[in-house]
Amino acid sequence: MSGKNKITIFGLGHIGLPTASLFANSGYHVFGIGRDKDKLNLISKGISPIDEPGLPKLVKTAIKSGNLSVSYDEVWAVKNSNVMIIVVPTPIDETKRADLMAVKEACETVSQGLKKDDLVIVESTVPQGTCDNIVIPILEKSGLKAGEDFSVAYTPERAIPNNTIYEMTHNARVIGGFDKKSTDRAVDLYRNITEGEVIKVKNIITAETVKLIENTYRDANIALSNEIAMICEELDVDAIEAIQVANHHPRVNLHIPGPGVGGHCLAIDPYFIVETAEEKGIKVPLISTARNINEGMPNHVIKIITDTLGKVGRDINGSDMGLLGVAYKGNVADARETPAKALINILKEKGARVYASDPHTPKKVIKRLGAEPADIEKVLNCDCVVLITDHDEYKDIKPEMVKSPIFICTRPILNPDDFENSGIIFRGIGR
Ligand code: SAJ
Repeated sequence: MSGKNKITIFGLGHIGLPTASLFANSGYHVFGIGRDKDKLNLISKGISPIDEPGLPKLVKTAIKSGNLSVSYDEVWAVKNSNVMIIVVPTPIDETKRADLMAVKEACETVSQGLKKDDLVIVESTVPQGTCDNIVIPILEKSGLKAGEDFSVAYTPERAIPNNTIYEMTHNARVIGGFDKKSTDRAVDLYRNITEGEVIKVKNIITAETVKLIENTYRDANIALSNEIAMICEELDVDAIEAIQVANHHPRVNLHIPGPGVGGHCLAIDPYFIVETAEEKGIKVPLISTARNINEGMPNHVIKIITDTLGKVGRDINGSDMGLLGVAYKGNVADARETPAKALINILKEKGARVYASDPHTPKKVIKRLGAEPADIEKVLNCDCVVLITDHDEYKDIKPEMVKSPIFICTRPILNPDDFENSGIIFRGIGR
């Protein structure tokens, strides 16, 4: 194989597609592998199926240059590459344990085409020890030995949705290899797509750990703020004001309370640590409790709704509820693990009609979540409005636009003072 490495990337999702496009645009030939035929079709035409700033242009350029191509023959792609990157989803199952099926399948495929001197990189978020205990044994079914015959490294992606391209090319990248050669090869590779610092860690499991503890820190921090918010509500203290002022302390960085923690990362990754701890017979009550607090926030929102409706002599049963936003966070379309889902379910169980509007999330996703897609005017006309997602579009909502007697703002993007004397009951989380 002459010239630059050829790369096969397993997974063309929120992280895989930008990664594939960045490598392709820096001169590598990249074969992209995915499961969703419709999305692959779009990608092969140069169209990004993912709504992420800057990504459509990257994909278009990569496909047009001929450097990125979608491959349907996975083993062929591996045989014709010398670097394989695995960046497939790792969800949790009903028992909150890691579902590593996609990682295992990708490794099985790689093992069928693996050659001497290849480099295999895992980017998917995985429980600690997965690469050593699961990935490498599957790769070695090829008859080749890790370290001796091929290299293996783990490097987690740490870019945030809605700023993925910038963060992918500027954030520090953490790399842990099976041995020094593996680490160095992975470092050399990623230096082609990032201007950020590349940090080598001792080994693969350290890199796996770094990824999990970052998201677990954030989840636990938000849980702490949510708990503070709930006590502040009882005391009539504005938790948002208190938290913002506390954050002026040079060593305090509390996150913002909200209706629950969604997305494919914070709501999942802490469970990977819980699972490993259970296997080792260790208790991690803080991490588990943080998850419970955050998963319980939709119920807390229901309590606020019930109390407030009670003040105007109504009940959830028989009321029209209008939801602003279903995405898991502001300015993204993604509704995976969104707290809106639990909220919609509970409201419907309690006999409400639920209307939802979202400027980013497609109507079919709103329907799938169980709400009736509606325009913003309809939502603001319901018996009770609940703002769930902090989309920028909602920052301009003025009391005159709200025809409902109740506005519950679960994100601190509107000022309660603006609603004073409006005749609208304004409630928020922690205020
Ligand atoms: N949230 C709050 N309060 C906050 C911050 C967030 O309630 O103060 C909620 C959000 O509304 C959302 C959830 O938490 O529902 C997660 O949002 P997020 O913006 O914290 O994070 P993600 O899931 O979009 O991305 C995270 C990032 N991790 C960290 O910041 C440590 C990102 O850098 C990772 O790459 C990503 O997880 C991932 O892929 O793991």
